[in-house]
Amino acid sequence: MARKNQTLGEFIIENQTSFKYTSGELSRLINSIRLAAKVVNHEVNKAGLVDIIGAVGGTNIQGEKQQKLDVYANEKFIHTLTNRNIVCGIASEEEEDFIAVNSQDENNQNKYIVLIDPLDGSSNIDVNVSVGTIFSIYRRVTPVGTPVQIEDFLQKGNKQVAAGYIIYGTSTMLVYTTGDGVNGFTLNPAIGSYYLSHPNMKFPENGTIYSVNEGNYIHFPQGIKDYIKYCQEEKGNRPYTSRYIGSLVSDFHRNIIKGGIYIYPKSSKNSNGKLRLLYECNPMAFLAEQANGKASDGFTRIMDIDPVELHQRVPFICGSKNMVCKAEEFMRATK
Ligand code: P6P
Repeated sequence: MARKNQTLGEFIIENQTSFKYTSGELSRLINSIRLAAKVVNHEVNKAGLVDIIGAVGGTNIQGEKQQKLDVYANEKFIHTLTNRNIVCGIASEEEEDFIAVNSQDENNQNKYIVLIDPLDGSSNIDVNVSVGTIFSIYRRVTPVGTPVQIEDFLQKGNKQVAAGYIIYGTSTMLVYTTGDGVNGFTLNPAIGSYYLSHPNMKFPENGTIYSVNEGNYIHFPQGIKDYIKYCQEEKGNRPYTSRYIGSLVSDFHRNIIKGGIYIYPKSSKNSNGKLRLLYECNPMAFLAEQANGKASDGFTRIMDIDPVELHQRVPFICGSKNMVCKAEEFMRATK
């Protein structure tokens, strides 16, 4: 049972038995993510003070200009997860291929894999707007004690055992689920502890905030154009309010608290949308559904999509259940 202001450590211990795979390994995994997040948070919070912001000159496999903090966050999460010998494999937005951990050790009995977007919204780093880390955790499907294979990573989102995000905002929060609801923990930087500040988070079924990059409007499918016009017309509790931060974690976090919908559709510029299925859409969809929300590509439940490659992109509509249903209505009407 979640008690407000209990620490993350107390919460994990008290709720460990409720997790069906209870072996303490997942708890240790969440703890290692918690530690890495504190280290990254320290750098994010002082990014403006040291020469760590700005591009490193390279690009990641997405072809996106890598910001120094992207590289730093990626290294920190991979280092922490590898050194604490808890997982057998890691995939990251910043790594072209997956990383097999301790694959030469036939005694490697670790059964979890982690997929991460180490610093989502990184284009906001230099302008001091909040960014986040997203993680998704699965049990491996290939034999324990053997090197992980790509099929361990290409699992449907409905097989996730845990997922969450860290938001490096006005305060730093860790929000996660292990399939038994969503709980939010706020970091007290003075003592380095996370406290349960948002127990049992739920999306309001209805909301009045829509989050989409309307600069791409002319490239959107007709159904999305029609839904945006629906949000803007004078009727009932509309027009809705448009809020788009350019950081999925931040828009999602505001919408789960206030009610709202986030949309990154396919377009004539991005035929499958921009967001990555495995380490952005699936974990956020798991959180959304655990918080009484909904997540689809406009037609199919995100967590039912069969992945075909590690960095696969999908259209993404996520948030308050009734708002997502309405957007899907417009998409079906113009299919
Ligand atoms: P655009 C950040 O790069 C990200 O993946 C999401 O966090 C964010 O919502 C989106 O892309 C912003 O993309 O094309 O609107 O700048």
